[in-house]
Amino acid sequence: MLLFNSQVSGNCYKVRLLLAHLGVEYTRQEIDVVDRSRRPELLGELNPALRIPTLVLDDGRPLAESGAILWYFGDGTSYLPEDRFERAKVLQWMFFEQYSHEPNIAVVRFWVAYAAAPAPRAELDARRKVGYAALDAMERHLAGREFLVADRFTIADVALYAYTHVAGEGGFDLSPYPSVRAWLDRVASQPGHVPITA
Ligand SMILES: N[C@@H](CCC(=O)N[C@@H](CS)C(=O)NCC(=O)O)C(=O)O
Repeated sequence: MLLFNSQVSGNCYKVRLLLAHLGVEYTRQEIDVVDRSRRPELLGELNPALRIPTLVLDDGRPLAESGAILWYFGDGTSYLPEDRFERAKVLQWMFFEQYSHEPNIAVVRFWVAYAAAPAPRAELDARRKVGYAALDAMERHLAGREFLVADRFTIADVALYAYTHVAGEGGFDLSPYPSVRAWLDRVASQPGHVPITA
């Protein structure tokens, strides 16, 4: 199995983290997140969006979108509940991650820490504001809870951990979010956890 990967990408880290928990072996091909000129050549046949993570299964079938990859590998394991309602709750948080969290927290982090040119100030401030609203929502939900769904560690936690734990790189201050910080520590202390650098 081959993962088109960027080590700094939280979307790719979600996949690496779940595969580490599952003990699934794979190889990686590193893709630049700043210089995108080779993407049509490398990913054109595999992912029409030309984005990473893109995975090629052992039988040659390609699969992209971090959430789809988490679902594919999580299904049938302890990381994705069997109960219909709990599965829908996992999706609730994964859709939240893709619509309310990643486009703001990950994009601000990219602009601040990795992009070749600075983003317009107004755009940065607007995304940071909405990013904080996403953290507010997580804080409300995690107060008094161990994990996002079903009182256990699931792919919803994997999906949201990826960019929350590096939000500081984008200038987000997590000190007003004690429940989020406790949850980050809980996720990082799961057996089999690997850091984003691994
Ligand atoms: N919704 C996608 C987002 C993937 C994504 O935006 N990947 C970034 C790297 S983190 C990328 O390839 N960006 C290149 C581009 O947008 O052209 C997912 O969750 O996998």
